[in-house]
Amino acid sequence: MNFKRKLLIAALPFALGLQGLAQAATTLKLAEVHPAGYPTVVALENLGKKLEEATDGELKYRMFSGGVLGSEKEVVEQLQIGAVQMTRVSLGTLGPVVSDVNAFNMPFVFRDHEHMRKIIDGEIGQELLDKITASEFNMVGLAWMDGGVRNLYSKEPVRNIDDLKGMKIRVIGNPLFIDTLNAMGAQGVAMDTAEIFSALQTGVVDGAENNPPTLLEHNHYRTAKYYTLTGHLILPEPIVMSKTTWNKLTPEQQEMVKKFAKEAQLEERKLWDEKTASSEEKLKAAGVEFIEVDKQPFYEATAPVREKYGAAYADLIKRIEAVQ
Ligand code: BDP
Repeated sequence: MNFKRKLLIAALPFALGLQGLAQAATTLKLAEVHPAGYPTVVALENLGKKLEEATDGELKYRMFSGGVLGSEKEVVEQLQIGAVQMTRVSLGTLGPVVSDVNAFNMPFVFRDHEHMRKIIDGEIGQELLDKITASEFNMVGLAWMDGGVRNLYSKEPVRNIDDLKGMKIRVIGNPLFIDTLNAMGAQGVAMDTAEIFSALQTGVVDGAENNPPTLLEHNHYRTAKYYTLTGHLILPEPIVMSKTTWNKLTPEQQEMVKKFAKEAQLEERKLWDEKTASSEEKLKAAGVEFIEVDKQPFYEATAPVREKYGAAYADLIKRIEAVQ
């Protein structure tokens, strides 16, 4: 070995050591499709702040809200390669990736909002997070946020299931949701969140389905003035971290991430309830008609969807139903 080479090798530990120091602070990029001030964004930001404080700045965060890092689908892809470190994402978006989570994505699988909350707070909720972590998709499922109850909204009123016939209704890109809307007599159309506003305006779709805060904050109510309270989906929304990032954390840091994510779950819930109430008021003030509808025909129409997608999770679904 020549002298130069020897010198280089001798210098290597120092070089690495210095580089190690320079990399000591890890910045976590947090991605959100919702705008600043939205309950999930606020709770995720607070999680980031707590991590900064508790680790004396060894972990830092940067919040990218408003979908600036891309659609949820794109963010899930970036998370898998470690380009985005953490996000809160609809379980609907995650279904085509980690298919096990589709058990929660089925129409009317939860009796009501409270039922869903009991499930995510309990052992079944933890099991689903563990399934995300155990999947081959390089993610760690940390906690749940609340995405409320999803109802239909449209440019023409839907007062009963027949009114929905032939309407093009936007859904999250998950075949389960296309089948759900098709089973209700509509035509499910998948597209990203950011495309809905203009799709409604230009008539590419006749409606969409979502909770009151999204209907308000993404401005869909400006075109879709009829809100039909079908409550067909109650989708919880996991906080997930890239496993590439997770594996770089110390065990203490991992514990902190878990703890603060669980705290974010409860914090967001409170913010969510307030935001839902104020959104409903604002929507009504803006002239959106809230239509009470008989849910039974929607429940019955979607039975084949539950049969098709639920077959693989029959035991889990029985356990979900048994939770009072
Ligand atoms: C909102 C969810 C968000 C989804 C969005 C959608 O919070 O994660 O991306 O719906 O339907 O309620 O695209």
